[in-house]
Amino acid sequence: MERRLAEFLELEALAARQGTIPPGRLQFTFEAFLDGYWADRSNPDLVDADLAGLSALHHYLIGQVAMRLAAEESAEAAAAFQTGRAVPSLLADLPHGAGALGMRCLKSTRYFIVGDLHADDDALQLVLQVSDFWERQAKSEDFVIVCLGDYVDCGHQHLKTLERLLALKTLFPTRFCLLRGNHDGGRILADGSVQPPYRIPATDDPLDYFPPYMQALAAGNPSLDPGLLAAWLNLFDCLPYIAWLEAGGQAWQCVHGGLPRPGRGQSLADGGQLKTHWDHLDSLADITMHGQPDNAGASIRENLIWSDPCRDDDDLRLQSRRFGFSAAHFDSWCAAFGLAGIFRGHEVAENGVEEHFGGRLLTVFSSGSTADSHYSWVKPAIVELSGDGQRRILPLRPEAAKVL
Ligand SMILES: [Mn+2]
Repeated sequence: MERRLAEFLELEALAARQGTIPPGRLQFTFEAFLDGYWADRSNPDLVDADLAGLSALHHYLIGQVAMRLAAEESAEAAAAFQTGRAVPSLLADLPHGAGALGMRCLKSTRYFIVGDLHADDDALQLVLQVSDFWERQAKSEDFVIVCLGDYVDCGHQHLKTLERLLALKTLFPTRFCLLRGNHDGGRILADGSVQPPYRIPATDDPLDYFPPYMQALAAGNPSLDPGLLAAWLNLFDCLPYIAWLEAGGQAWQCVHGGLPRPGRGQSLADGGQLKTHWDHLDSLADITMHGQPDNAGASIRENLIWSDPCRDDDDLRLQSRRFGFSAAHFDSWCAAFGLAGIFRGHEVAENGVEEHFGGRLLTVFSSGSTADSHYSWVKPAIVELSGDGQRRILPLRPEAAKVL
């Protein structure tokens, strides 16, 4: 067995008996495992590194996380998602962690909501720090870290970020809910080329994007398993799209982008005769399982990870896959599903968090931890949502936290 994988199995065994080991030992061992390996390894260095151990470890982690995601799904949850639209009663009926059909129900007394990470492992480390992850974990506190997707691209630490994220989900499966972002995908075509789900801007370095980076690395370094990219892309396909959160007697939605296109893909300009924008969605299951493409050829699942809130009603971008939704769309969505509000990522929020629609929709952006990161001008943050419904911004760079 590869040594790195053997070391991780030891870490798993340690985590399994964490109640009986000295406080701090699990954190120390975890960080030594991750950071010991990655010290002095930046992307260019991996070209000459022996990546056989990394390949074995990553295949193992991908398999473990796929198993855990499958174990989160239940027939009970699937049936509940198919029987109505009221999220509060769904959350009352289902147990914490229940999931199916690309959705999860979370009922905790504390949530940490993490926006786009974009291959910024330093940001992920700061997330663990500002959320007091290891302390809370050691005390068996009740909390969940919800990540809103976009783990890769526009950054320099793809494999390190993914490794830490999956190691955490493997060791602490109930602590992490990993949603899918629009960057977490791609297809390998018959000729071996990769079709990412987005266009890489001409001004960007393609090697800052996960699929081209992995292909270039595999071409230049035969010790990297060339099948690893396909395994990662398959795992991205397994990630859920929506988490429904209960906090303070209210229901909240977490999603990468935002709302589906209103009115079964018809723009308001086309029809506008519907009673509400969401009459075509009879149940929560219809949100993620609806198959009919919209006018831009996208499914509702894709809508959920691509759309943005409008700054004004001229910003609807009706013909674009990355369309906008208005305050009226948002209000009717929350009314239809019984939601207090939505947490989403997908757009850069310069101060880490941006409020829309009277503060009921929050954009969270968590990448940009250091001066040499892709989003160095951003002040990344996460949001803490407590059981009493209070939301607090936690900056990842040192600053005072502010109450919303
Ligand atoms: Mn995005």
